[in-house]
Amino acid sequence: MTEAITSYRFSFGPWNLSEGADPFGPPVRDPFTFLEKVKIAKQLGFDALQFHDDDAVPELDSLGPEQISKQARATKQILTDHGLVAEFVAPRLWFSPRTIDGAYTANDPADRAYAVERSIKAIDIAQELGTPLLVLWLAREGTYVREAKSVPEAVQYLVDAINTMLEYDKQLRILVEPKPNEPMDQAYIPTVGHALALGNRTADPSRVGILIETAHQILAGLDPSDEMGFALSFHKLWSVHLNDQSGLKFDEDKSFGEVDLRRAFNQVRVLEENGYGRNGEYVGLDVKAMRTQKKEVSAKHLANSKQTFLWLLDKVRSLNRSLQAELVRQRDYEELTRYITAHLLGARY
Ligand code: XUL
Ligand code: MN
Repeated sequence: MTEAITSYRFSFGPWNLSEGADPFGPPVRDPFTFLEKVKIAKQLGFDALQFHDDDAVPELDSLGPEQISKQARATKQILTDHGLVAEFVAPRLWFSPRTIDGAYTANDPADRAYAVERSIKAIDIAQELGTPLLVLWLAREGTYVREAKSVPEAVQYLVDAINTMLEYDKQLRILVEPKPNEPMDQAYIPTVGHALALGNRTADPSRVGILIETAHQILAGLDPSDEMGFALSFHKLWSVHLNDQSGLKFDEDKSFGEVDLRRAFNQVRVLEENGYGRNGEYVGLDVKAMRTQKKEVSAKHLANSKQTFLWLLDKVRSLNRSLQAELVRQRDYEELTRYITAHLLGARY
């Protein structure tokens, strides 16, 4: 066990305060302005915001370099004025007509070039916001039809794109956020193992790490805490998107711990037992308010997820470690699981 951090720092992204639109229906709440979102973050005790490049600089594709840095500086000023910082920037590579067939792995070389140029702009924005971290959620890098693309070629395109970014900014660190499907049928980088292997193929593996989202692991049929433990053992867990997910369906982004408290407990446990946060890593939340929430109560999912993390942290810290060790020594795992259940329920044991 590595020594745990005394207090965790929390983050979320502006997209986590949303208007409730889904593929079947329009928005149901008026939007918050960016300034209102910043105020909510501060009020709820968050320390940092996460950004897509165009969360920080709207309409990015239509702006020149000077306009981009001016807008990025204005966004940074709002953060500073409210005592917040930027955790990371992620290029939004899934909205443009030029990313319909993928971004770095599109079949058209002009589309691939657009994806790299857009990523370079995202790096410029990250520099203005004062963060060395770039997150790559490889949304459209995958296939709908096996015969349309070549996997080895696609992997090489991804390596080349990451190398260009690493070369462009020598301080940059890239976090790959794996997800097995949605919007793609099959993603090229579906799991933490794939992301680690991809990082190892780049020019500087020491600057490529992982962001793990709970729901993405569940969609891959994996246990989120085991995946976090795996990345931690390689010193590659540089951020997390805690949330929850009810089975194998679309990415639900439910509040942390809402579906499976014990699964959530084990994520907090693995982070705490392995010193997560000691190198400045944030506890990031990627959670969505229910569509039924009215605007004035549409930030509760963030407050609740953070509260659940802290409640579970108490449970991790108050575990009877000698009892746990003794039950492990006796190989009495039935008793161990009964003890954990009792502990989580606050039952007399
Ligand atoms: C998509 C997802 C994104 C990334 C940021 O499923 O999780 O919000 O976290 O681009
Ligand atoms: Mn995410």
